[in-house]
Amino acid sequence: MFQKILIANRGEIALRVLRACKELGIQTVVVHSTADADAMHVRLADESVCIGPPPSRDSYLNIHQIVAACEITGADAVHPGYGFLSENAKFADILAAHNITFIGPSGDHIRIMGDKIEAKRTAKRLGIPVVPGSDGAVSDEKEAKRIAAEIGYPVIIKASAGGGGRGMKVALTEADLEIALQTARTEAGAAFGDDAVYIEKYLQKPRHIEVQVFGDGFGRGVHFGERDCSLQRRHQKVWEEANSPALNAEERSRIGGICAKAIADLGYSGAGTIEFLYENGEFYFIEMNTRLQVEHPVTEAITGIDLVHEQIRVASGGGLSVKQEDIKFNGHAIECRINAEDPRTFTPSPGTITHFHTPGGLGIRVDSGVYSGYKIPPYYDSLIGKLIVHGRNRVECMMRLRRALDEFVVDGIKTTLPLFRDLVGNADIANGDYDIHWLEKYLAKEE
Ligand code: MV4
Repeated sequence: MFQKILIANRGEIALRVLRACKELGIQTVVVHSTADADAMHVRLADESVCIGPPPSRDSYLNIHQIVAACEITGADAVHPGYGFLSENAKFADILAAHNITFIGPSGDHIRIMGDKIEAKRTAKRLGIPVVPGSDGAVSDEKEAKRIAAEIGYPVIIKASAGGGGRGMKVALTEADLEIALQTARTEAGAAFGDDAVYIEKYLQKPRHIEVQVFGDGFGRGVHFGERDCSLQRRHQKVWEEANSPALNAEERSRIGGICAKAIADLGYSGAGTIEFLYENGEFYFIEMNTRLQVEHPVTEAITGIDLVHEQIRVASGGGLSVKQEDIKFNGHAIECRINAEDPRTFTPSPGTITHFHTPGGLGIRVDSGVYSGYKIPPYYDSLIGKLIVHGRNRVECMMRLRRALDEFVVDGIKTTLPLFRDLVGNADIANGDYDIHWLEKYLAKEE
């Protein structure tokens, strides 16, 4: 097991990882920018190193500073959290070259999944169902037209270097295809320095369902069920739940089994998320994330397993603490992302939190790095906390969530709490009847 882990992140996830390290008796080092000297993760860590000025590229993304912080503190592993360097293959490789363990998959696995064409090809080869479309990059308009005619319109053009919704263009008919292809390619080249694009059948009303997987580093793979993350705005998830209201136990076990086997065959190590669009009872792979995700606590709530403990165990060579048959799904969990933003326009609202009071009681978890008197710096993303609620079933979970939202107090700044108070009272949400476009339509109506 590791002696000392350096946490290369900030905010609630730095605290989340820190808690897991403490429970495992591992010493902690955090790095921080000058803007984060007063942050909770800095106060609670055993050691801290200031690695640079506020902009992320000079601090949380500064590989050399982070490696230097490992060297001076004697950290033997790095947990990258999510965002920042968590899916940076070069960072994983550089740490390996310094004999420091990256708590995550190999640089090669990160690289494969970062290239969306290569990721899809790999998924398909491993027996994961994918969206019908081009087999790799499309070279010209003629080829695009031929494939689109084959799979049928509408189609979507995606950038291979994109992901998370960046660099996508929809073509409803053949008349739109030339423009869509040109724009997607030009934008991809400008944004990513790689103009490779691919084409897929455009699914019109899918849900976003993702499967949590783990590889143990010894060729075994398991799944921890799925999360439904369909409630999004501009590709930012807002509300996540486990299980998905749309799946039954048989579908869960079927898609989970496919994913677990794929992870085993890939020889993958650590936590991963296989993302699907789900429509008319079918799953279609879109991307794989090679990190711990923001919404991992809903999976922890229904399985009772600490996923950060598992990441640390696997990275240290100790394997997983559970076999597939030990992973049981218990009840229902919902996560609300509390952002320092206007609840209607989502404009960031940094500033001082004058009062912060979190709800408590059975089935309530709040993951947050803020406190009364904390000043939110304007440099980073606006997530200030997550409310995760667990119940024996979805109805109980929703009752408890409504109560918890009533108790939650964040004064001094705007937050997305009022949006969640509206959503818990909505009939479609109560029925679990929503797709990836539901929230944007709802917000457009409310204006
Ligand atoms: C799609 C799609 C429809 N059909 N692919 C957006 C983010 C990126 N991960 C993939 N995305 C989509 N890919 C096909 N073939 C619709 C989306 C999409 C979406 C997906 C998940 C959650 C929210 C979304 C919002 C708009 C579009």
